[in-house]
Order: sequence, then C-alpha cells, then structure tokens
Amino acid sequence: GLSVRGVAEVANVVNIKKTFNRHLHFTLVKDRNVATPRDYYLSLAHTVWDHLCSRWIRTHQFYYQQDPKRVYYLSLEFYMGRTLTNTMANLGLTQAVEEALYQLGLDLEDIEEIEDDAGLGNGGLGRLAACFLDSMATLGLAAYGYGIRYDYGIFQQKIADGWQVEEPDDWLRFGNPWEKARPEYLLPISFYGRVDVGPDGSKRWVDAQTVLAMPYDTPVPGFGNNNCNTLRLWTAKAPQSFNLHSFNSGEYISAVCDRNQAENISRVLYPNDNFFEGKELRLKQEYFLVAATLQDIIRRFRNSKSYNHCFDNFADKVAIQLNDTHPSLAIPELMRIFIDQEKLAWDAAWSICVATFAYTNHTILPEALERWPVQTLAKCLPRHLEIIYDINQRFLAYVSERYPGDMDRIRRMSLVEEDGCKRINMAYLCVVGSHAVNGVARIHSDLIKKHVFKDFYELWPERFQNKTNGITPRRWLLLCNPGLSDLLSDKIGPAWITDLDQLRQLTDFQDNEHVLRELVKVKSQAKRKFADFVMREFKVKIDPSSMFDIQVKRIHEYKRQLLNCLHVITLYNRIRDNPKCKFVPRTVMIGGKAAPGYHMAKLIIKLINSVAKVINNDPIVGNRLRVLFLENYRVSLAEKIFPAADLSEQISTAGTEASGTGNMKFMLNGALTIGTMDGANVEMCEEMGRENMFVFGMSVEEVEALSRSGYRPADHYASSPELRRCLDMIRDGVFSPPDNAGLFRDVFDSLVYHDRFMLLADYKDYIRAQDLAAETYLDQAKWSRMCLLNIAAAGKFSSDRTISEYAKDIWNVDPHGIKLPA
Ligand code: DL6
Repeated sequence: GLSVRGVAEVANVVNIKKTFNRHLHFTLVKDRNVATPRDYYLSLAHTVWDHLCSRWIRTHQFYYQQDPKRVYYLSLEFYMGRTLTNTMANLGLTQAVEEALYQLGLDLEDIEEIEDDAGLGNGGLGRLAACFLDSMATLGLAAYGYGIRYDYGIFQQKIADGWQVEEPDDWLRFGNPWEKARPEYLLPISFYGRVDVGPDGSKRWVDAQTVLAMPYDTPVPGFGNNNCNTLRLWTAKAPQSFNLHSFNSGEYISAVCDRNQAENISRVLYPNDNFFEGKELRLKQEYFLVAATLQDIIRRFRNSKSYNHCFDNFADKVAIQLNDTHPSLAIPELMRIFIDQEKLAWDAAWSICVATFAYTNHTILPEALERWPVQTLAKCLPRHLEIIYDINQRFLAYVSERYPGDMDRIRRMSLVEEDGCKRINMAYLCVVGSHAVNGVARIHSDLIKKHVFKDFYELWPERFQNKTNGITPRRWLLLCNPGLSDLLSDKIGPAWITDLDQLRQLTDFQDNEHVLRELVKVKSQAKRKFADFVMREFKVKIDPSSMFDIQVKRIHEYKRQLLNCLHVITLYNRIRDNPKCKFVPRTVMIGGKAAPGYHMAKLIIKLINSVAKVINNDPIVGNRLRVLFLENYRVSLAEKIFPAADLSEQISTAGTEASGTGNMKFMLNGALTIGTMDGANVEMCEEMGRENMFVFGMSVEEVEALSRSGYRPADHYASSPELRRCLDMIRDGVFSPPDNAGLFRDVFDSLVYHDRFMLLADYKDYIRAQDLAAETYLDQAKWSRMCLLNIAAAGKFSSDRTISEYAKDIWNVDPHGIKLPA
C-alpha cells in the first residue's frame, strides 16, 4: 500500500472499528442483524466526520489568529458529487478504513456506492467551483464557498422509450451526514417593498417582506495538510412573523401553509446550462445568496482583528469572486449597505467595491447572458435598481469624458438596454464593478476582449485577464483511478498529487515498452470494470476490447452531439456497404442531461437512442459497432467513465466552448482527444504537441470568416454524398418509430437549412480525424505512447495551478502553505 492512501496502522484500524460500531449503535440505533447498507454508509460517514471536526475548528482558530485576507467564492452552483471517498483520501484514512471494514466483513466500494451525489450544479461551471474549493483548501487559502442549499439538485435523468424523463433529485431524503446546520446564525433577507426618501435626501428600502437565511456548513478538507475550509450553503426559512396579518384574521391554517412560499426560494436548482431564463424565483435565489453572504462577510470583517471601525481596509481583507454574473447583485447590494446603512460617500463606497469584486465570465453564447428586465428588478429589488441606475449614470459620464461626442459608444456601453423590453446587462455591471475580469481559457479570454466586452477592453485593458480552468487531481485521478495512480506513483513518486507538473517526468518512459504495456494493462482493467458496471446497471453488454469512444457533457447544440451521431451513422453505412471489410470495433457512448425546456436537446437524446437501437439490432454490424446512451450522467458516473475511456470527444464549434473541463479529465486519465481548436483544447494541444491529438475542423478565424461570407449548409449537403446519405436517413425515418416517420424532420431541417453551429462544414474533416484515430488505435504501441504523452502533458490543467494564479493576479493573497497539526 502506498502511504498516499494513509497507513493502516493497527491502532488506527482498531480505533476506526470502535468508532464505526459506536455510531451504528448510538447514532443509527441498529445492530448488525438489522443494519442496512445505508446504515453502514452512515456509520462510516459519521466515523470519518469525527476525524474532520478538530481540523475544522483549528483551521478557523488559525484564521482568526493570523487574520489573513479572506477569499469568498460566490456561486449559484457547487457540483460536489460524493464526499466520503474524497474526505478519506484527503485525510489519509483510506487504507485504515479499508482494513477496518474488511475486518468487519464489509466492502468499502459497496458502501461508497450508497452515497447520493450532491448535485447542486448543472455542469462545468458548478463542478469548477467544487474543484476550486478542493484546491483552495489544499493550497491553504483562507477561502469560503458560498452558495444555496437546494432541497432538490439537478434532476435525475431516466430514459423511457428513448426519451429523457426528469425525476426530482430528493438528495436529502436520508439526511446529509456532511453538513452542520447553524440555526443560531439566521439572517434576514428583504424582498419587494419600496424606496423611502428621507428629508436629507438619503434613501431607505422600506415595507419589504422578510425571509430568513439559515446557514448549513460543509467541511472542505485540503489534501494531506490538516486544513479544513468551509462551504456555507443557505436555506430559506419563513420568519415567525410571516403572513402575520392572516394569522390575526383567523386564517391560521392557510397562513402556516403559506410559509412554504418563502421557503420555496431554496427549493430547487434551475436546470439550465448555458441558458438564461428570466424567472422571478431565480432572481430571488440570486439575491438571497448575495444578501445573506454579504451580511456574513461584513460580520466576520467586523469581528476580525484588523477592523478599525471603518471600511477603509475592507478590500485589503476581503476578495469576492463572482462565478459568472449569477451573484452579480452583490455589487449593488454592497453599495446599498455602504451608502444607505453605513453612510459612506458614493465615491469611497464605489472604490472599495471595485477593489473587492472580481468577475469570471464562462460563456459568450448570447442566450446564456443574464439580462434582467427592469420591471422584475423594480418589483423585487427596487432600491437595487436605483443603485444600478446611479452606477450607470456615473459610468456613462466617465465614458463620455473619455470619448467626447461618441454617442454610439455610450449607447453600446450602457448597462441599461433600451431596445424592446428594458433590461439590465448583468455582465456589463460586473465589468464596471470589478477590478478584474477573466475568461476561463486563453482563446475564450481573447474572444471576450474582441467581442462581448470590446468597448470595455478598450476603456480598461488592465482589467482583463485569463485564468485557464483546471481540475483537481485528487478526485479526477487519485480517487477515481487507483490503478493509474499507483502506476504513476510507482514510476515518478507521489508528488504529482499536489504538484501535477511532476507528470512531465513520464516523458522519460515514452519509449519504455514495459511501462507502456503496464499503462495498457491499467486501461484494459478499467475498461473491463466499466463494462461490468454497464452490464449490472444498464443490462447492456459491451466489448472491453473495442475502442471506448465517449462524449459526456450536457446536451447542447453547440457541443455538437449531432456531429458525433453523423459519424456513427457514417460508420454504420460503411459496415453495411462492405460487411466483409475489417473495422476497428468501437463502442460509442454518449451521455448528458438536456435542460427540461430545451426541445432540440431532448430530440437529440431520442435520436441517439433511436440510432443505437437500429445499429445494435442489426446482425450485419455484429460487435463492430455498438452505440450506448449513458443514462443520468453526473459526477459519480463521470468518475467511472474517465478511467475507462480511449477516445474523448471534444467537438464544439470553434469559439463556442469557453473552456471545457471534461476534456482535461479524459486527458489526465490517458484517453486521446478528438477535438476542435476550441476552449482549453487549444492549450491541451499545445502542452502535448499536435501529433498527440486528433485535431480537426475550422479555427475561430475560419468560423468567423465563413459567417461573414454567408454560410450555406445546403451546399455541403449537396456536395458530399456520404453526408447527404446520413442526413437523408434521419429525414426519411430510418431511425424513427414506425408510427412517427417524420419524428426527426426538425433535426434534418435545422442542420440543412440553418446549422447555426456549422456541423456540416466540419463533417468531412471530422470523419478524416475519426479514421485516423481508428488507424492509430490498431497500432497499440503508438496509441499507448500517445496516452503516456497525454498524461505527461496534463500538469497545467490542475486546478491548483489555476487557483495559484487567481491568488496572485486577482486576489492578492499568499497561500499560507503550512501544514496544521493533525
Ligand atoms: O468554466 C467552466 C465551464 C466551462 O468549462 C464551459 O466551457 C462553459 O460552457 C461553462 N459555462 C457555463 C455558463 N453558464 N452560464 N451562465 O456554464 O463553464
């Protein structure tokens, strides 16, 4: 056993067994005769929790003593997944727990499977926040995550007759052993009401309704440093006084029932990825998070040693990172507190705000950008709307000073959009109210300077930065892929766990046949294990010796799952045309959730399942091609998929995927990428060398040029017989149910007559790259060497690197970097 999993010392094992049995008895109140697998999971969770408590308390004592600058990561999403395995790994308890359970006749892996994912996120943006928490704790930053404790996380996806069906994610049904409620720290949050003007002209928000915010704390342990930070999630509670008038007018029962209304604020995560839906409840969620968090931040600042009865040094002690525009109301809210409550002058308050806030942009898709109707803001947050108008007025005055007479520029840069329904552009508000704005991969950061924020970049070039995304090597290698972890530690030592650049040492083994064979063996084992899982879970047999070709991510037109489909149909046609021909056997797996209101995305899922049905049941195909839709893709399923992947599909239209982070997880686990020059693929390619990636498709420049010159997808349809045949099959009902031949007509029309994401333009080069991938796969020596060089080049994509850059370039904090006592 490697010491990175902790050492199973006899005393530790004895102690763990004792604590486990004590929790089974006193906490779960069960004996071994009646205990269920969930009782064992909960007993173990409580046992591991006991090891966290002192570290957690001591970390916060240490922060109070040292009083470092605090970093606050505000996000509407934290896609945490499971906690048990991660906590054991970061605390170095894994070996001891495994041994203790073995002695008790229990299997750790079975127990781990009981835990429900904490699915408080949609996709990349939420998972990034979770990886960042792990890195901030591991680097020793005094950092806090702040979010909402949704009763219902991202829905559970079921597939019925090939269609997506959503089920509520009741993740708290059996209780959550990883949180501590703090009902003693309730905070009041206001909504609605009106603005009252005092005799001196001062403004006050009055007649508002109150909802209470109750914090739940989750520990965030660092890896091997005895640090333990906090993720604080808020839940909505109705105050005792809620609907008091109805109580008094004798409507007792309905008044109690109405309390639900207030508590609905934290009921459910909005299931949109990269899409803005301007619902009032969502606005209330965003303000609820922001208002509760700022009260908490200010309370902690006031209680800290460096507080000297004013806010002059606030920004030296507090950094607030806005994860996209979702928490952007923090800017007018902090201004409201400073001006209306603390009586600061506007200019003083504004400089503190700008020095405090930083904003990360995660997308340039126009349909994802938050533009709240002024009416909605006026109703829910009347004082904030006024403050936004004031911010805008001063900002535009500054712009016209800098560009006298340039009325068009002033109109373009206004935070208030006047065409049609009046709206506030929240991204612009963030740029104006922050000292730093960053994109999430180099190409994306360049694009926001060129397009979305062009005028703002001209005005304030020094505000714009890049922070290429990363992933935590703990969850995405150490814990999800023990086989590969052990191989790596065996060859280069275990330092890669907290210093991923160490993986470069692997290049020394690129021509070492023995090491390459070991790598192949690790991959084969992971593939067999995944095939067994697929058999158990989905009752589908897949061939572990076939190439595992995988695309897992949210279903979205810009991510081009349909392009993958067109390749699958192309392969199918080639097999049918040439049944005797040799083919590289492939298992194409596609997984991901569609937003429940996104019709085309749901139709794409139905198409994938329909294509799978035809291909998998065609005897001519045999085992040369299998297609499988992976139901309910989520963090815990991802952990099983990446270690088993051969080919990673990263095929978005150049310029549309801000970064991608799944791409990095595949790379780190030794899968090869077929991808466009988009998002972080560009930097992955740079790190590994173009010869180690299957790059295809138009560049951003080519996409832009084609748009300008007028893209005509029908030309590609007309000129490529292989492509036309696939599209015609989709149109003509080859994959449709017998009673609905025209089901996929909209897919055909969308591609041939619109094709917003230019699939048809990239089709030919995609097929070429796929053919090259197949040919390369036949040469196992070459393929495995490429895998090794992919892993060796993955160091840059550690979220430890990303967070170090935020710390230095945006937050101006030094990681304390010391190991606390256990
Ligand atoms: O930065 C994390 C993640 C990127 O890796 C993805 O490329 C990007 O699509 C995603 N963006 C969003 C935007 N959501 N909103 N609004 O989820 O962020």
